[in-house]
Amino acid sequence: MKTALITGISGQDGAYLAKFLLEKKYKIIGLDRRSSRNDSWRLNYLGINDKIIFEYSDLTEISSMQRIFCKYNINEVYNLAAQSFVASSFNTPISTCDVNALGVLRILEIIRNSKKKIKFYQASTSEMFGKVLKSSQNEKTPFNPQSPYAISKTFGHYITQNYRNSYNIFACSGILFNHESPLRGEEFVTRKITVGLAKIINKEIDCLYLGNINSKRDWGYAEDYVEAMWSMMQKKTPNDYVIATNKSYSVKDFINEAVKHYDLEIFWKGKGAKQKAINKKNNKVIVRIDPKFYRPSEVNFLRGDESKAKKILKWKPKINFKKLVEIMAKADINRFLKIDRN
Ligand code: NAP
Ligand code: G4F
Repeated sequence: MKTALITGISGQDGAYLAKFLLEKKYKIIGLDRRSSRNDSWRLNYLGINDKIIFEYSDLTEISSMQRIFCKYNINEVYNLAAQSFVASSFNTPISTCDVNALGVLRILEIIRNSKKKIKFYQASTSEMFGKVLKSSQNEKTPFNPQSPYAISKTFGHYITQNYRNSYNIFACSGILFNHESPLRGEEFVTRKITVGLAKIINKEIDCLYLGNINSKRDWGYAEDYVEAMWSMMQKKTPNDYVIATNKSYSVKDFINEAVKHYDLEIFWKGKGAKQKAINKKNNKVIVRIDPKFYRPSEVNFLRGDESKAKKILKWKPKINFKKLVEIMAKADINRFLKIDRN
């Protein structure tokens, strides 16, 4: 039986990865930073909370992490913990870098000093490409990060490569493009939309306020993506891989696709910050722009070229954009409206 340590176990990817590895009969140690929380809604949603061995630590706290590495014979580490919300990183740049950049280095130092054969996976991100220098981004595309989050992740990416090259550690990075699911945090735009529309139908709110709806992302499904993480760790030699769908849609496209599942018909009026979506049935405005959601520096477009992962990992995304929106909308309709609309 292999033992995997997952940092960020309470997050979207941590929960799906734990489920995936449990099905592969792994023993799962979940690093959780909140000892006061005795369960997580995501792990409960997947029905696996009682199958995880929780250990309490923080990526900013090396000594407690060291104790976990001494206590267990860990074969694979999946470092998913992060301050992962780009918008917040502009307000808390120092703590973001402490967790997302130095946190990676702390784990790599523990592995290096342990002299054990421990494999390491780093959760890198398409945000590193930032203001993109190519229309479709692959492992060779130069980085041009635009936020403290993206810059901290770029450090994590490079230090992972450096420890692989310098100390012969099996260390790899998945450069994952945006991936979503019913377990996505509500601060991220996709879940904000699927929850917001459910609340509008439920008459809890009148209108959803968003930022830059012209921004485009390559959106995949989180369960597909955790499989790619595991595949990278099973290869003979460590390497870095872009994981993406190679299709890009705007936030506005996401809204247009989502409304169909809520029996809403909308039309758009205005331009820029004056854009609004109007409900055809009653002429009420249900989406407006609030510039407070604009970022000091924006990434307008991302689209990943996952051909290396396709070739070497034999990985490809199973869920397309349309299906992803459907899965998320239906999950929130069931959560918020308690109606099964199929
Ligand atoms: P998420 O839902 O925000 O989960 C982040 C996890 O990190 C949570 O479990 C959180 O714990 C934990 N965490 C935060 N600060 C910590 C600290 N100081 N010490 C220990 N744990 C800490 O993120 P996700 O969407 O699952 O993403 C997983 C990883 O992939 C992240 O590193 C993210 O940056 C990266 N990534 C995500 C995407 C995407 O589209 N989802 C794409 C590329 C890369 P709490 O529950 O206590 O807050
Ligand atoms: O959903 P978002 O907040 O995700 P973002 O910034 O792309 O970051 C996510 O994906 C990254 C991978 O590329 C991960 F590394 C990162 O951890 C995270 O998971 O925003 C998506 C787009 C942005 O352009 C944003 O400006 O949607 C735009 N947007 C427009 N209105 C909004 C809003 N984003 C949010 N969160 N809230 C809005 O109201």
